[in-house]
Amino acid sequence: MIIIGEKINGTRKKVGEAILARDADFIRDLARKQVEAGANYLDVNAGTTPSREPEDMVWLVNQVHEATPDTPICLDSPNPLALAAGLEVVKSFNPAKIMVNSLSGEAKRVEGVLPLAVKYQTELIVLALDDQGIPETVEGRLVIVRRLVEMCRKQGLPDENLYIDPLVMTISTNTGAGLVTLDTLRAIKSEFPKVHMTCGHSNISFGMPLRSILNQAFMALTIDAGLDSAISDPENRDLKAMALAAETLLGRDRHCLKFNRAFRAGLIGPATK
Ligand code: THG
Repeated sequence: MIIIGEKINGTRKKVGEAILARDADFIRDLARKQVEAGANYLDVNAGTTPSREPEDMVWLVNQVHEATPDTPICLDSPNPLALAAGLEVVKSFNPAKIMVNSLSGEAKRVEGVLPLAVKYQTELIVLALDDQGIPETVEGRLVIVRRLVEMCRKQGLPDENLYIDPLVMTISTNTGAGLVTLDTLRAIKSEFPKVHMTCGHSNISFGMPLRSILNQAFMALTIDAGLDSAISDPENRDLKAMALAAETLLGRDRHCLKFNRAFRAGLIGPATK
């Protein structure tokens, strides 16, 4: 499981305040803790004020790089100006990989985000939505994904660089929401076997009791459907244990090594401190 740590997100109240106050210690601590907990990438989202976003993004990626120089950054913004500013700085770190979150079928993003991903040869999260919104049906989401994967191929981004996000809606308002995501994952995997697939699980449980149980069950189900990455909180030990358990039980963990190693490292199981 490729974990993209979600916590450095300016739409979260404390993070937004820390960005405004240029509180480097707070941000660096968020970066270090997620990497210690096993994050493979760190999502970096500077928040929602367009006029400040490029400048805030540059400050933020510098803090993250200082704290965790070996962990690839996933630049999270729909705003091409913020992405361009962030990419230029991240490139100067000569990282092994850069990820961008995200492309969608919205005309503005196709025009603004895709050329940047191509220019910097990034990995790219691709959302199954367009200017009409998120389709209700599996086929509707596939139509968008097909169009975007083809565009990426034509412009020189190989399937291996793509992380398709089928999008997760809320089960409390539509009891079909889980199945649409799961069936979309299966269809994508069979049509595009080389792409990665990722999603943020927590949307599934809005408005429900026992959210953490629903999120964990959905983690196991999405992994069965082929998910190999998650935008999640790496410090959530139960969610991480569920992901590792599902992969092991599905035969995707040779000799159960990852499960055993994570346990011995204290990353899953009873907390030791
Ligand atoms: N797909 C893609 N990108 C995404 C999402 C997605 N980016 C945003 C979001 N969904 C994933 N990121 C977050 C970040 C924070 C929270 C949820 C998703 C969050 N934080 C709470 C808080 O602010 O404190 C609580 C965290 C917790 O319970 O541990 O909810 O789906 N491509």
